[in-house]
Amino acid sequence: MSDRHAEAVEVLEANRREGYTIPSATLYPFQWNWDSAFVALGLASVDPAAAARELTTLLSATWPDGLLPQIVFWEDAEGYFPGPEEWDVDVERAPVGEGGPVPAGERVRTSAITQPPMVVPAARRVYEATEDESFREAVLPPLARHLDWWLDARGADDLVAVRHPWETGMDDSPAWTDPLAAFDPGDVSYDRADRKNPDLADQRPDDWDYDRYVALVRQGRDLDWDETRLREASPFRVEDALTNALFVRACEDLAALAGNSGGADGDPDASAVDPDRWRAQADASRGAMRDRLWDGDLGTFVSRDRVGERPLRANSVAGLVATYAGVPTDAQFARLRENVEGNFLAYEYALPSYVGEGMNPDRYWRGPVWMNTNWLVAEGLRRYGATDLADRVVADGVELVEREGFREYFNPESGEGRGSDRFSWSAALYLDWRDRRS
Ligand code: 9WN
Repeated sequence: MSDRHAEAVEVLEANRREGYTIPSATLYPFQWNWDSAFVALGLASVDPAAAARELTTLLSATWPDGLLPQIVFWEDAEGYFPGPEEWDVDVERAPVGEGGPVPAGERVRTSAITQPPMVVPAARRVYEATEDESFREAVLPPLARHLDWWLDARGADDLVAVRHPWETGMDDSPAWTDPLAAFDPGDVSYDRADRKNPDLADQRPDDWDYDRYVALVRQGRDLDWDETRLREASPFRVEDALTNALFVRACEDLAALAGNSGGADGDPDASAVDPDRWRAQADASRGAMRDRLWDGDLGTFVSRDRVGERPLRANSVAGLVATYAGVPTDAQFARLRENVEGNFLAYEYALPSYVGEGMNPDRYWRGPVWMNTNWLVAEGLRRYGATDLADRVVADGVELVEREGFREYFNPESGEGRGSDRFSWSAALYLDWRDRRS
């Protein structure tokens, strides 16, 4: 197996556009929210200026109310559905960071949902790598506004909810089947772009799921993306275990970033972010996850359906990400560790995205291994001192990439690469693993 360090850098450069990186030239030709966060994490040690720019470009598309879009359509590109026409919304680019694809003040089209707030941990890492005060001051206000938005638009008793499976980043997780089955998508017609490549047809989500994804988008558009109305009207409202874990971690990292305040000559806006408030929010949300999302039988955190008022009991990698935010108590961690060892590490390659009934090693988020969840869970296991397990998760990730290339996901039994190739976060997180291990 060969070291692919130089190739990873080359993939990220090839996927780089003006101030941001697309996830994949063949499947995802725009800027994606949490993909950019993972790309910035990987670039932090190799090209810190590009890492900082990745995040400022993303944050400059924050909506006035604080929503940070899942997709920013900076430039026109073919081959992705749903594209900008389907969402039918745009935002004025804010003056965050320099340069970039369109000048501040001009309008850019975006999607109208978000993704887990990985942007905050990424910003903290980039600041720690660069100690660049102007970066810190530029990003603190939009990051704080974004976390406030989660609480205002999506919060209830310290947990936050998503209103589309795409917001979770784990789009077709088996956990969403019940809440999606609870509503009728009606007669939706559309033309999928992702299944045109026959190799991918059986790996991507089914039409059954897509009908519901599209129906949710059309409902949001009909309601002018009004969060107040969607809070009541959306048939899909879920307290996702992974999103809540990253929200807790984001609160913790925002507090750390604000705590590094520039002192007397620090920017007043930046120092207005109160670290104590965000530390307290992290504690409160951590407590809410322990109380309301823990499933002792499965030994993991599970999502909760706000509409049906029921737990969505799936043993998916999403639940393990709680470790990255220090959520499990010691007793919960002991149980979670048993689950990891007995189920997730029972496969040839860690970590399958799902291990319960109906697991499919080749289909998207229903079984394959993804590098971003390996990265998050490895960091989380280290936080709990489980270095043996963390090392296995990282070693498997590195091995898969070195053997198969920067694929989007991998079969946990055979290790074969799946989905698109030259996928940005697989390259970026590989760089982070290589650089920190050497
Ligand atoms: C919808 C870009 C994104 C990732 C998601 C992954 C996939 C999109 C899609 O690709 O989702 O957002 O069309 O399948 O599930 O995590 O951010 O890489």
